[in-house]
Amino acid sequence: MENNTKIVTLERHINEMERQHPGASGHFSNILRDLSLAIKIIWREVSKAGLVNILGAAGTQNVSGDLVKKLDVFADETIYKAMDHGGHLCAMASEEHESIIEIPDQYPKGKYVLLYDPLDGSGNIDANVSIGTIFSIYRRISQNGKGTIDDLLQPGYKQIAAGYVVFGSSTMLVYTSGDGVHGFTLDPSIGEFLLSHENIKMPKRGKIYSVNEGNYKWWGTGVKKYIKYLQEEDKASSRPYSGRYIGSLVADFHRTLLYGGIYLYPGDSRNQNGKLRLMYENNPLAYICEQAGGRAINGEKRILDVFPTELHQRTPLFIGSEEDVNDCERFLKEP
Ligand code: P6P
Repeated sequence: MENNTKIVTLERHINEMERQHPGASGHFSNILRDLSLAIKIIWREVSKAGLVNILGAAGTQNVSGDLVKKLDVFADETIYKAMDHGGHLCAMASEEHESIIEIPDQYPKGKYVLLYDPLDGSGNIDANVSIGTIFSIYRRISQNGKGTIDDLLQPGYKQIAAGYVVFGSSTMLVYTSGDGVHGFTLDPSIGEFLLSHENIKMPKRGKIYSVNEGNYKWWGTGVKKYIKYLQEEDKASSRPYSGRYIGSLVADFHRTLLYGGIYLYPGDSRNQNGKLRLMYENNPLAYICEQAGGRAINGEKRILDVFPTELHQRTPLFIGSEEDVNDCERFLKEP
């Protein structure tokens, strides 16, 4: 074969990674396989979202008389139905569910737990803005049987895998299982995720900052000073930076991962913990970010070192290139 570009599917990649870990149970590859099926089903609906006027808006009946669901509800149900019976999980948690999601009695309970945001940024879909799914996987703490809330409320450094899918100009799945960060692009013609970005590394410094500047008046002094610093001219440190804010976390993070720079969702005088959720937004993205050589903090400590007390708790998020987060941290810690 003349060209030596090998075609690596997600499943082949995970199997090859697992073979490097003697004792790997194979459960993990099965979890990602089941999850990737759910993602393809979600992709099929998301890619039709622009046709809502033809196919019916959420809450209405479509031509075949089925009730059209909101896409985030559809995504949540699709992931649940793909993951509830495989015997790999003992519990789940979702942005769409207030409390722990149990595995039905009739199905075997496994060694892992899955936490997910089924369709983050779905409010943007009417404007055809990229949206995403975010997931986080831990090994259970309890010995057997139904999973407990303690199996879910683990600090981020205990994650065994994390990933996201960005439904954009193309659909990409990016994941880490502790051996670097790898990106797969969906080839819709064959329904496979193919390895397109192996071992992604975040630039040590970028030239882009990403924050909702509409919240400026409520920010603390440190954040205000940092953003003003980025807007000053200093060619030696590539300033002024460009401001880019899509308003869809997965899309803003994906750009930061590939191009470098910093994404910020600070706490402010209205909400000291900001808007983003620790367990199924900040932790998985922080794991990916650190595996790619970046940093992720809440302003006081590493995101992955935050000990959670509740499923939907929020934390401030400062995430991106190592040197940019270091600069930001200096401003946040100034008296
Ligand atoms: P704001 C979407 O609702 C979301 O959770 C993230 O995807 C996004 O980054 C953020 O909220 C945008 O929030 O307050 O800037 O509109």
